[in-house]
Amino acid sequence: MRHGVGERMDFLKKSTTIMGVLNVTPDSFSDGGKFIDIDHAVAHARQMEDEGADIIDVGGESTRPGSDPVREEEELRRVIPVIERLAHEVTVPISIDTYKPRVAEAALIAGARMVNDVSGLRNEEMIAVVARAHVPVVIMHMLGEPKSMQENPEYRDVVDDIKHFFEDRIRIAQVAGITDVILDPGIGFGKKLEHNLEILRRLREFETLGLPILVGVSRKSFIGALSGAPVEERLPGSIAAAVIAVGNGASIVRVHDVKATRQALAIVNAVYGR
Ligand code: HH2
Repeated sequence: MRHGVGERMDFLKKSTTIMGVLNVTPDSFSDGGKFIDIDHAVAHARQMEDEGADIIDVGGESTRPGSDPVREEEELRRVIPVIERLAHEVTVPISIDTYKPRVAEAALIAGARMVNDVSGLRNEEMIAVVARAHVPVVIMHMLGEPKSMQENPEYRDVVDDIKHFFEDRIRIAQVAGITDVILDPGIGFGKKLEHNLEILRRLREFETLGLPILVGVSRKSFIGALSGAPVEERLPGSIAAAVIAVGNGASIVRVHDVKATRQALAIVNAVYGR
């Protein structure tokens, strides 16, 4: 376990931590509509746990490029009953994937133990919710908003710019008393193909910030752009990208395909002696 990592982040293992994706949405880019029914969602989470997921990340709003925001009531209606069930039916921690403070707060009450904020703690109320609950938080970098983020995103230097964003957010989190922070450069969130590749290539540069790094590459469109594969055929590219991310310092990967990723990472971690 890394220095500076508190006991609330005891799900972080010596080898790589796998965060399994549970999208309770009708429109997620790769699995929209598959787990909208509570029983299906719970069964899928249990399966991911059996396959080796260390965290289950529950989301009720698609943030794919071009997506429209979902109303808070609707997001609550989708995720809360699922989290309430999962709190009793899985043993691994549940993370809530939301940028809405009220959804995060309700999810924590329902049994979630971590907040995955794709807007990167840019909302004061969200900072207060996380600080009050004393839970780990993922600060993800996103340039702009899902609706428009892929309209010609520009950086001076993509890694340096994201690092500056993180430094700023870490300071604000510290002032608020938030101690357990995980950083995520946000692959595909306001990034062109070359930005995504450069982030993966230079991922180690984020290590100077001294915090665990999470990366989500699973099935994303840069894999389609490089291979021509439709979303349901992107497992090989997803595995390659996860292996590169872990080889370059990621300690958590967010994936849809837990079993296959677990096998691939067993090799990586064995080779590197972890
Ligand atoms: N990617 C997605 C959603 N949440 N959270 C973090 N921390 N990092 C990511 O890379 C990330 C994320 C998008 O993937 P998915 O949930 O499968 O799709 P959708 O947003 O369409 O539901």
